[in-house]
Amino acid sequence: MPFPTTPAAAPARTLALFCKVVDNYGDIGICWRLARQLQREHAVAVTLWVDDLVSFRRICPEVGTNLDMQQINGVTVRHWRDQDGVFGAADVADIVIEFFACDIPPGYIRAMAECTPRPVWLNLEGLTAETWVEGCHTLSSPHPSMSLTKYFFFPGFTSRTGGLLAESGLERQRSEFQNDPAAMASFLGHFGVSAAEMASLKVSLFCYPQAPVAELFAAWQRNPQAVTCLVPEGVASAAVEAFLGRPPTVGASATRGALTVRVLPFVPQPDYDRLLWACDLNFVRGEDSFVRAQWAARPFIWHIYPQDENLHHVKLKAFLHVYAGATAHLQALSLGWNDATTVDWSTIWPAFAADMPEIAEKAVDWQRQMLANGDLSSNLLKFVDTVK
Ligand code: TRH
Repeated sequence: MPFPTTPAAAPARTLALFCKVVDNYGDIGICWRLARQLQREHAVAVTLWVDDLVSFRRICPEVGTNLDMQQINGVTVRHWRDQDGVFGAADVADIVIEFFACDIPPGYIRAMAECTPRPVWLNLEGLTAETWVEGCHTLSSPHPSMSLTKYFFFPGFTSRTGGLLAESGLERQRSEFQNDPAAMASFLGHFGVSAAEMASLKVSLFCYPQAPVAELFAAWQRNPQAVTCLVPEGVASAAVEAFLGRPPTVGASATRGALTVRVLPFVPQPDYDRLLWACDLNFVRGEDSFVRAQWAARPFIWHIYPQDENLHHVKLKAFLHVYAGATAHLQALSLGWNDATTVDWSTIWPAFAADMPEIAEKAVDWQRQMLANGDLSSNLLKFVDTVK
C-alpha cells in the first residue's frame, strides 16, 4: 500500500505594495502596518516598495537606510529609488497595491500586462467618512492602452467600505494593558512620567504645526485638575518651546499652573499604541494615528491633514457627523482645533472635559461598531478573491 502523501503547501500569495512618502511618515505608517498584517495573519509574501527609508526608520528603527533590499518582520522591503526599473513578468506579484494613487514604475506596469493571469491591481485610497465613498469602493478602471484593470479600494467606517486597519488580537492587548495599572505606570515611567503625573489627566499630543497649541496650553494651565501633556519631539515645537522656555528636546519638561508638558522620543509604532492606550485623551492627526486613537477606545481629538480650499473641513464634518462620541462640545472643540470655526478656549475646554466620561463610553461602542465591519486587510483579500 502506498504511503499517504502529505499535500504540498500552497505557495504563498505574493503582494507588492508601493508607497510614496509624500509628506512625513503617515503614508508609510499605514503601509507598514498593512504589510506586516498581511504577512503575519494571512501568510502573504509581501514586498513593500518605499521611496523614503529615512522617514520609515522613524517608526521602525530596524530599517537600514542604505539598503536596496532588506527583510524586516517577514516583509521584504525594497528601496523604490526611481521610475526606471526594468521588470519581467516573473518580478510581478499576484496582488499589486499602489497606495494613494502613487505612480508605480511604468516598467512594472508593462510587466503586469505580460502576466498570465494578470495580477489583481488595487489603488488603496485615503480614509474619509464622506458618503460618496460607498459608491466608489471597489469600482474598476480599465487601463487606457493595456489589458489591465485597476480597482479602487477605500477604507471607511461602514460595512459598504473596506473598513479600518486592525490587527487581530489588538482589542485583547489593549484591554489587558488598560486593565493593568502597573503596566501602564511602568510604560509611562520609562519616559520620566512621575507618580503624581500618572494620577493627573494624561494627554498625548500629535498634530500638524498649525494647531492652536498655545491656546490649549493656556486653558490647561487653568484646569481644576492637573494635566500632563506628553508630546513627541518635533511636534508643536514652537508652542512647546515657548511653554518650556528651552529647546523641546527629549526628556525636557516644565510645569506651569495645572499643566506639565513633557517631551517624549518619537517611539516605534507598537509603543505609540501603548501611549494612546495609557492616556486619558489623545490628540491625533492624519490617518494612521487617527485610526489607532479609535482602537484605544478613549476620547480623542483629530487634527486632519490640511487640504486646498479647506476640503479637509468637509471631511472633518463628515466624520463628526458619524462618530458616536461626537458630543456638541467635542464637535466645537474639533472645529476650533482645525480652524473651521473660532472658539473661546477658556470655555470650550472645560465644557469638553465635562463630556469626557460620556465620550469615553461611546468610544467603546464605536470601536465595537467599527470592528463589526471587518478589518481592512481581511476585507481587501476577500475582495481580491472575487476578482480572480
Ligand atoms: O504622518 P501623518 O501626518 O499622516 C499622513 C500624511 O501626512 C499623509 O501624507 C496624509 O495623506 C495623511 O496623513 C492623511 O500622521 P499619521 O497618519 O497619524 O501617521 C503618523 C504615523 O507615525 C503613524 O503610523 C503613527 C506613527 N507614530 C509612531 O510610530 N510613533 C510616534 O511617536 C508617533 C507620534 C507617531
